[in-house]
Amino acid sequence: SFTPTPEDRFTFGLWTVGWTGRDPFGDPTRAALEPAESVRRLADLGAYGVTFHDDDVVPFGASQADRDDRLRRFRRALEETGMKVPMATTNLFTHPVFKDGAFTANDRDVRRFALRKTLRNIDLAAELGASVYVAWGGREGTESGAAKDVRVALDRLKEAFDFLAGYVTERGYDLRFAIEPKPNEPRGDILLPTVGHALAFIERLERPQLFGVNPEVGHEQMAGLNITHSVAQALWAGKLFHIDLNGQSGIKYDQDLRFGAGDLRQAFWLVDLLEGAGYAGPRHFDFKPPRTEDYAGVWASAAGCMRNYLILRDRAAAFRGDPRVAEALRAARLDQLAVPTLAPGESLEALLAEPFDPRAAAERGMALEALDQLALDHLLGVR
Ligand code: GLT
Ligand code: MN
Ligand code: MN
Ligand code: MN
Repeated sequence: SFTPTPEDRFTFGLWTVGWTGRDPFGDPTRAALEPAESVRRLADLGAYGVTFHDDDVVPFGASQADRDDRLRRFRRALEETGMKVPMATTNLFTHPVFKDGAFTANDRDVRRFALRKTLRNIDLAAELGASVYVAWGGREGTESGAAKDVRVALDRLKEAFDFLAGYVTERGYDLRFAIEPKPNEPRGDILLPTVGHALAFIERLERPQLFGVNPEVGHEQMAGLNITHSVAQALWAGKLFHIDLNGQSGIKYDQDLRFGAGDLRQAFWLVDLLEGAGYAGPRHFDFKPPRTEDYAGVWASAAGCMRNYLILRDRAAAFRGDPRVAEALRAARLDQLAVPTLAPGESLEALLAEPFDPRAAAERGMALEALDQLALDHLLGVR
């Protein structure tokens, strides 16, 4: 019963199952995968669609003929399987030209090249029907203090996004941008390191309505943050345009484990939030099947992402539907939190004159441990 179907809207980056296992210490452990094969395999597993960087489909610097040929094969796989492309993005981090960043590179010619590379893939994204364009600023950062004037770099980042939003508007594309934060890796420190930084930055843009965020589970956790709180604030701001689901075990390198691995409790609360909030976007997995795996392991890992989401969705529904949980939520006064602190039209005098016994209020327990144990019981499948 935990078998995914396209209605579940599960999507995968081509770079996820297509990761060949190259890391800073070792060579690839798997042969390269054709995008068309990934599309077919993921369709067989029950996915809804794929997402891609420009260079995932057409290698950097490919000739026009090669580009046409590769795009034809990719399109054919999409048509044959009915797989969708809800999101696309630009690779502004692999080629050495981007070693000092792309939109914030100190070198102006590099910044202009980054804009051209992005414009080209935005055209392709729109043509393939994508509605979200992700911007992960992997190389926009530093290893040392004087390397970048951060305030000026943010001017350049704003300039790039204002320009791209103007382009999309002028072309009439139905495309919005989702900024993906990450605190570090591959740079020592990356600009817009968390969801909070990105949300604040967006409000300084010329067309803030065209910008939201693409939080990645592991990226917030690398900063020691609560991913569910980050996503909740993005939802509250109307800015959850996309999401990267994966797994991470605490503050360390970007593990990109399959969804459900790593911090399982946070995965549970995140699914509970997305489902409870009625998030309607794709459930996108950005993970790396560990380099220990052959292709059988890669497809097992991809299937595991979707299976774990469905199991957690089931567990979260059981938690929310349990009358004992409803009672525990009342005991914890969640219903009171939903009542505005001031009554409509209430006078200042009424507030100031209200009697209150701080000692009695301080003595009330919050009953949160019993509530959390009910959640754990549901997560562990014993209720
Ligand atoms: C890259 C990065 C991811 C981003 C992708 C978008 S690519 O692998 O680590 O977190 O989502 O550019
Ligand atoms: Mn990501
Ligand atoms: Mn990651
Ligand atoms: Mn990643």
